[in-house]
Amino acid sequence: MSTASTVEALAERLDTAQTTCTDTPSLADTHDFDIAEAYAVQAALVARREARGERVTGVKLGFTSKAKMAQMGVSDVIVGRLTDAMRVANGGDLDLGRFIHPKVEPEVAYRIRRDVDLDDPTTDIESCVDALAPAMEVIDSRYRDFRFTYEDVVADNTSASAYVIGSWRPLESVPNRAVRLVSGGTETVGSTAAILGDPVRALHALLDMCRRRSIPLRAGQVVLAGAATAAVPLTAGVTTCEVAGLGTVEVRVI
Ligand code: OOG
Repeated sequence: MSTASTVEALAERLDTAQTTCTDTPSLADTHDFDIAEAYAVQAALVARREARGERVTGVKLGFTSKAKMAQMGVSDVIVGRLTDAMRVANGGDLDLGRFIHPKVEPEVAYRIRRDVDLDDPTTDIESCVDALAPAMEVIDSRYRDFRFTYEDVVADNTSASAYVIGSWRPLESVPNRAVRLVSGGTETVGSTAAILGDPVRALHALLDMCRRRSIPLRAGQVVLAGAATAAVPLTAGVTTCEVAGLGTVEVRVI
């Protein structure tokens, strides 16, 4: 790369893949780009959504599980942006037709209560959140067969495509809570400990990454802390996720 027009062209390619539900080959097959450029493509992609009237509602972390980091050969988490068009009401319907090859992950969500000052080195990220909830994230890579490099997936807004949040609860420590997700006939079980050893560490990793990539964190936004198990295919029927002590979140996939 890396001209502004290349960034825009790559963002357009990923945006078109999403809006037309058509997969696209890895950008890295034909473009040599680094992680800073990948975040620039992501920013351009989100700007396209905002230009269509979508509003950023939060951020999500990816690669917070050791297994996923090892699989990708990286040691850094990735951050993507959530928008209101991705939000599904707890108990609501989710149309499979809007995705290419969706998978679902059990998650824990945090709510940001005040704007986070990224420039202040003393910022205490834990004091910037006031609630947590069980959650699910639908990931739908725009890349063919979910085949991508680390830079590719960052450019593709970390496969973010839909999310659902359960009832907010006062903040508490959840280092090792049982997690159970059922989608169609598939059940997956795990623990919140899979999220960097304790989901609260995801907040610290988020602050670090948002500082490096100038991604704002605002009051009222949600943070998806990362998957507690491997993702499973999203299939028609009721999909539920239970996090012990936090409750259940559910969507009807149609
Ligand atoms: C990238 C997104 C992964 C997570 O929690 O690790 C992710 C992907 O695998 O498509 O959201």
